[in-house]
Amino acid sequence: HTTIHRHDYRPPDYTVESIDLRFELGEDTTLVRSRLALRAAYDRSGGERPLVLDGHRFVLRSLCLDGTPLVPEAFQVSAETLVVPSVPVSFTLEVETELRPQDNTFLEGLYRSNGMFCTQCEAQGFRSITYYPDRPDVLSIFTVTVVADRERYPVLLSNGNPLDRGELPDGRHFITWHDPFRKPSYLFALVAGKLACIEDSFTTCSGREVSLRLYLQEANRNKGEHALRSLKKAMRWDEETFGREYDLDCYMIVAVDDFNMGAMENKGLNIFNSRYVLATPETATDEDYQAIEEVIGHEYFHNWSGNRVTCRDWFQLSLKEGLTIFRDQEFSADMESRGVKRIADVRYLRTAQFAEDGGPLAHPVRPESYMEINNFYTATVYNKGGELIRMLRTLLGAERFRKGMDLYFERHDGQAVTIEDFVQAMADASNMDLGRFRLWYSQAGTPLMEASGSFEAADGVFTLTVRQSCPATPGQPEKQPLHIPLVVGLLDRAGRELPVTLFGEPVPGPATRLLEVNKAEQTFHFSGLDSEPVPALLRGFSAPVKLDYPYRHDDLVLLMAHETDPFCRWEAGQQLAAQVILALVADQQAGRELKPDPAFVAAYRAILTSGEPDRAFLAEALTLPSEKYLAELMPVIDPEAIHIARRFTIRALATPLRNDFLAVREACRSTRPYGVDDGRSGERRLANLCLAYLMSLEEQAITELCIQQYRTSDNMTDTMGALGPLASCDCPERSQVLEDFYRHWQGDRQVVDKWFSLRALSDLPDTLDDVRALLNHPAFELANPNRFRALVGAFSQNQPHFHAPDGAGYRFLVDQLLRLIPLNPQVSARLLAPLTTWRRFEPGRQELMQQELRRIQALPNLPRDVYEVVEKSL
Ligand code: BAL
Ligand code: ZN
Repeated sequence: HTTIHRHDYRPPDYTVESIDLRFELGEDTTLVRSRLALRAAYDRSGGERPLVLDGHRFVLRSLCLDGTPLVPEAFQVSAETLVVPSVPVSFTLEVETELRPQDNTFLEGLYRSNGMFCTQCEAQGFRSITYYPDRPDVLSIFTVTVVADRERYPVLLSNGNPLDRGELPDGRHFITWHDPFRKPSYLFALVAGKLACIEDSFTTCSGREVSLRLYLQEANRNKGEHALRSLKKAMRWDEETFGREYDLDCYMIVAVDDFNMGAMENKGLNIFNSRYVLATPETATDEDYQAIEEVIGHEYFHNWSGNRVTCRDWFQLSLKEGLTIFRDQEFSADMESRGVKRIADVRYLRTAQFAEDGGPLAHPVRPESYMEINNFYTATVYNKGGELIRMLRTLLGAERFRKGMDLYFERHDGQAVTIEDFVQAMADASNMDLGRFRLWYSQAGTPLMEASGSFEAADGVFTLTVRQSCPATPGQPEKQPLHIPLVVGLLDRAGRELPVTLFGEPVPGPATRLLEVNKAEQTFHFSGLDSEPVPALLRGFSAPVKLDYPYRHDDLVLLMAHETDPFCRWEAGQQLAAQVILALVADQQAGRELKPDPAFVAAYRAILTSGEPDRAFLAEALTLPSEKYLAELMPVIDPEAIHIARRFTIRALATPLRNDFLAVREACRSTRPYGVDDGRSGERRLANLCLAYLMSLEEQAITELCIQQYRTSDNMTDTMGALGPLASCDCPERSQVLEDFYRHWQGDRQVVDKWFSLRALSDLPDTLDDVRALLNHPAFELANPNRFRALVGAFSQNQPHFHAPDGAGYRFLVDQLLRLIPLNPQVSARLLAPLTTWRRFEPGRQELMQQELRRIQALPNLPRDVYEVVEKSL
């Protein structure tokens, strides 16, 4: 397997002016005829260059150049390419290939799912359909004819607008689609099937009427409304926020059950993992509803950030993904509660992305090299990439940022460009020097900011000293200081916000202040202070860094009660909780008795009973740091001790606060029926959190309350709120309720996935045995990525069980991956991630985890996806 380097980029030798595709979809074989209008794009005076096209996993049936069949001596076929050594400057190439989509378990290229045909071409799936320069900087005009049996496949879709349709002999029919926008092959899509369609329309800001169509299985017809509503919201929001208008006459979304990723932004024809489309109150939780809105938004926003302006090469992936993640985060923030959304995004970044940055697969937002690009659809490229866009907005200010966005779209519409082009547009629109900022794209690792404060009472000056550093990552031993926006505020001891005035300024400063940190060490002096302030640092999580400030316990309590920025307020509670739990971890490791911390209980009682009106925020504030986040904070991870200490803490809070939890839960529950967008999701979340705390008490009365909630719930949020704790409850009712749930929902894929995950995430001691048994459950499907993730993937997130000291959890994961690798290397490689962090554990686990990685390494013909992850992590 070869490594591809960013610096080796060369523009394509041949461009494709247009491509005409004809698909004859069959039950046995599928024929694809492609007609390419090609043109040499290099200077031929220096000699002729061969035409090299990408292609694999199909049978080549015929090849014609300018209408004449090519003799075998005129071309060479290798495992991955077709080479024609000598071609004219401008010519047509006709390629006929034969595929078997029904055998395609990789779910890349053209494949079948649930009786329908569909495609996934990003990043390099198109090359398993036909020979093509399968790279994002080759943009072409696509005209696509789909031919299939009319009865079985009444719906035939591709990108753009329908051009022609008709009947054919033998009960077949065809539709021809034409996409007027030049696009790279990774945005090509095709769908054929017997699908229901729900329709709506949207009038754009310039008054154009767009037909919106959502295609799904007939049985799911009632589950698409929320997705369509979300789409309309996203379309309006992008017009209002970024001035971006939709450009085709129709926008289609198709829900597919077998899908490697979340969804795909193919031009005008998004294909979605059905979990990000289908929802009814009975089957989807509030969280699912939000996720659907977010992913629908994300794929829609790609129409500009990704499709109209695309990537020059795959090293630029964050150009579209970081930017689009930022856009979907902002969209969700505007639709929901901004503070709570920010907290959720930070929570994800700090567990998934920070772990990536600290492990053997750490890479910059713009990677320098890869073996398999599918391995780079990572939290770093996506979420850290999104944070870089957010920092740019913070540094430029909203107005100049918008000017930069406008300039970027205007300058590069229709082009395949680089991250550097984006940053340059930002620099040009703002006249800012972004030289040092660019390092964020090339340097991997999570920067550490160590801050300290000192107060000079005599002159009323508070001095904040900030030191930045960044640990070495693979291939990058030394790091340079970054340009970091540090947004700060100051609070007095009564919790009032103070003006942040820099020393020497004639008038009091604003309550929130942007400090630009761009050296290894910097000092800021704030004046005009009567007493020592408590600094609120990194407001809004203004940079993706770890911030260390020696807060005292009472500083954190003060920030928890009074800080105005939701992130900082939440973070104060998280830090307090982390201090307490990590102290318990140390006690546990030393064999000391675990004891509750009264000051901590008091702090939690204060927020629980504060009457905070933002119930979703309150739920966030009362949620203890996750086991994974706590693990991030330990030099050597002890999953068992973390689990015990965290559970102890939950119970240590629930015991004295029992009646408060009951009262808050009661106050949050409503007798009104559930409504999507009823504004009560925060209440439900808080009530269910209270229930989870209460269930830790293992009291019969509480268990009954929980079962009653399960029995009477009219929505999946409250059903799961009851089932989650029950799945970890060693009570006789548990198995009964879980069985009842399965019996009731066995016909619904999304809900059955939830059922598998509930069991895989259980705390109970026999969880691994249960999960093993579930592999033989009739509903378990190895080749369905959602199902595999729901059971095996969820189990690998069960910290104490996955990390069982005897290695049984690791062995189980690898046993299952050994079965999945031949079927779906892409999903397999992703699910390996939990083993790659072996260096973070004690020697015993290190050895067991490596052993399992070596078991995979020893496989013959390891697919590139898996090979890269294993090689880099061992
Ligand atoms: N482009 C792959 C799926 C997504 O990020 O939208
Ligand atoms: Zn995306």
